[in-house]
Amino acid sequence: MSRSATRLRTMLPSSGRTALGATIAGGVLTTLTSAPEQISRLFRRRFPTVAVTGMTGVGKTQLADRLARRTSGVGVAEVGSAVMERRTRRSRRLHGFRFLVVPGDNAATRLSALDEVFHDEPVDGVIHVVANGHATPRRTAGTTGTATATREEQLAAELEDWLITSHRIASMAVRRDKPVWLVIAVTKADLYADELDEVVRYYSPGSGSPFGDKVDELRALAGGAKLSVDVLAVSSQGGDRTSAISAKRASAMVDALAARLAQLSGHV
Ligand SMILES: Nc1nc2c(ncn2[C@@H]2O[C@H](COP(=O)(O)OP(=O)(O)O)[C@@H](O)[C@H]2O)c(=O)[nH]1
Ligand SMILES: [Mg+2]
Repeated sequence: MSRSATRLRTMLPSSGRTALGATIAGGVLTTLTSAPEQISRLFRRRFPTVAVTGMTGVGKTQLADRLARRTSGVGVAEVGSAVMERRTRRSRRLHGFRFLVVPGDNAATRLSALDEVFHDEPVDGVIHVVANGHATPRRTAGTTGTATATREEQLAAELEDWLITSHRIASMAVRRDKPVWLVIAVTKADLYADELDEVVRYYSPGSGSPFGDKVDELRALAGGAKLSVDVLAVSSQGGDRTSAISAKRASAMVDALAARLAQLSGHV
């Protein structure tokens, strides 16, 4: 990073507009215009940044695409991306979001992506995606094991993945002055539409479930005032002949999630 960028960041605390106005009024305009790249970055940053985490195949990319109102293109929707995907939700009056989808697999790129979103340029909030054990396996060879065993394994894998991510969230939260928000998005609701309440409870703090206990631990580590936790069911798909959820209901769930993000970011 260039020196001017570092200086800009020092001069412009994330607290926003007033600081920016004051800086420009203070005659540092030359510094600013000499660094157009940093400027555009600065303004882009006014969209809150949101890390989208979760294990491979859980539905991160599709959910981020839905939130960004983007159609998941054929070919683009390859399960298990090794690179960080970036999506932007644009809304009126700068009420948009920038989503950073952390790869769920591939050790090297995953670790550096986690560093980026939780340490180097800490995000404003986190959507952690889970799927009630319905993550799509990376290779769909599906040779061994009964369906139940596979789901149990997938639930165990979700829990393991959550442990890694939740530690990152905890250390980001304790370093921070401003509170961090976390939304646990329980996606693929179309696959277990009849059990939504039960499943949401499984992922919720205070539920006494294996996952819930780990969410409680995160809250204890981060400090209650530093971290808000929401658990919301969502579906990126719906409306197919075989689907248990209509296209309209899936959209409503995605909209409800977006509305909650806006609330958490102080947009409304
Ligand atoms: N039934 C259902 N399938 C989904 C949903 N979201 C994603 N998928 C499927 O799950 C697979 C993995 O999704 P993707 O977004 O690529 O997961 P990622 O690896 O976490 O980015 C893909 O085959 C998607 O079509 C959903 O809400 N419902
Ligand atoms: Mg993906």
